[in-house]
Amino acid sequence: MTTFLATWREPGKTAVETAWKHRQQGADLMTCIEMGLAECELDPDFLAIGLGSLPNSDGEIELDASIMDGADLSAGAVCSVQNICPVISVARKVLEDTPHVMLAGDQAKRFAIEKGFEPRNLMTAESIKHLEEWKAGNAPYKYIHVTEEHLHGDTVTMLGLEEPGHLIAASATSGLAWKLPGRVGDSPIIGAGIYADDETGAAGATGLGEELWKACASFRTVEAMKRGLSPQEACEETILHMIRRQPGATEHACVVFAMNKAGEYGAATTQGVFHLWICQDGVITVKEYSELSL
Ligand code: SD4
Repeated sequence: MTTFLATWREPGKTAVETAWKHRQQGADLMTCIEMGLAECELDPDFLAIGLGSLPNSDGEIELDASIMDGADLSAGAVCSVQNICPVISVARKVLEDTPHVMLAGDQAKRFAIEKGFEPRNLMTAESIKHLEEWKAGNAPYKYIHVTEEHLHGDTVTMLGLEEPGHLIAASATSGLAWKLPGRVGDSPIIGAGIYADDETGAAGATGLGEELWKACASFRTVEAMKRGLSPQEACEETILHMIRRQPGATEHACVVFAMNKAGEYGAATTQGVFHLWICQDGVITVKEYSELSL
């Protein structure tokens, strides 16, 4: 059995469908996950990932991405990258072609260009319109995009499991809208935004990156599974810890989700309702998780 999990309503569906399509064509697990995220990055309709996403306070789109292989704990990541898409593929190149874990900013862009990525303008008419609205003081999108039509953030974090017991975790995002230039959230940080270890399981995060990072949310959740907790218990332990210890954690949604090497999964959020997409050998479902409280 192959299982894919992905975050949030709209892009999450695209992510798992694309990953499964590549699986059926015989792709390895990492490629399926990379393709799932790349498809979302290249879709201009998703406002918190890739092309056409919401920019920083200078009006520049800055992208973050990471990928981790549970087989040997190898990882690759990029942060604050402008004019390159999809950055999940650049993160994979960092993993495979360098001895490093993360490249940042202009130097990550330079590395991507050396690897054959074409620089391009990532702003669309829609993202320019939102930027103008924000500058005028009436942006419909706050830091994390929660509106009626856009059901929650569009950061896509994915977990994949190929039985018996191989896991990949990955994430791609434009981070928070209107962030300070150079701001980096949890998504490209190994242990915060993603973590995968074939000995135990994998976890991913989405939501307010500052809080998720301070909690080392993904690593914390995998370690909880290592102590014997189920994925659902582990996610709840992490989120309750955040609610108890971090005053900012309930101001916006902070989410962790996890899957163990047996294919059990779970999720928890500090605020609102979180939608998790699940694809088990092509059978796709979506599950809702409501906010926890102490
Ligand atoms: C960040 N965690 O950069 C990301 C934002 C996010 O849905 O997940 N939005 O903080």
